[in-house]
Amino acid sequence: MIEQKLQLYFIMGSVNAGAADPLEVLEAALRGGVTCFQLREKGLGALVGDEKRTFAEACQRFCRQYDVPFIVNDDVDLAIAIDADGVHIGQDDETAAIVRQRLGKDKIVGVSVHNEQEMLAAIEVGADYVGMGPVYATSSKADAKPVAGTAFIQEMARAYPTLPIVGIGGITSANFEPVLAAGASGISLISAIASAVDPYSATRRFKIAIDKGVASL
Ligand code: 3NM
Repeated sequence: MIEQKLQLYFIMGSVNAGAADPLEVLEAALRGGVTCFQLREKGLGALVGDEKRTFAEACQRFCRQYDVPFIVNDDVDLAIAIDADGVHIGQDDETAAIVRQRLGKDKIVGVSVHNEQEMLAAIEVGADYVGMGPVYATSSKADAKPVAGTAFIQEMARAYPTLPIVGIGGITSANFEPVLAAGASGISLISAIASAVDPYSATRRFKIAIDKGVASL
């Protein structure tokens, strides 16, 4: 169930849409077929306070319209305040155990992991999925770790097949297939959709290719 929702996982903050209206980009991505959305409101010029909440609520309304989970990056208070579907955290954010406790068992908790110890900790606290990256070089995250390729995904997918993995970082329509072939349940993307000239068409291309790939498994 959660695996299907992770297949085409779009991540965006208001600063990722460039000159475009971020809500229009989100709507295009939802129309195009993204299966999950994470609001990651970070970086220079990111919204804070009431503006962030208002933007989050607007994103959430669109996601509900398309029956797509709405996940908040990092900000557990905001997620609880607006009844988001889940939270994604990194290793430096509130620990996953506390997040799970605060959100309750029915919400989605995603955790970024970079080694086996973090993977085991994520399993222990009942994470719903883990994010692994950067698979390829990315300019969307200032403090990204060194490029990891798909080897770690493959190793962890084999060793711990019950915890779904999403790959992240530098993923495009030209390079996503090895990520899924390594055992990831899905791909997460910022720029391949948010910076696309036509976010709807970019999303459709991913969607069609993924559906074809899944059908041929
Ligand atoms: N996390 P793009 S890489 C948000 O490695 C994020 O954990 C990463 O953006 C990690 O699809 C990344 O534009 C940025 O490369 C992904």
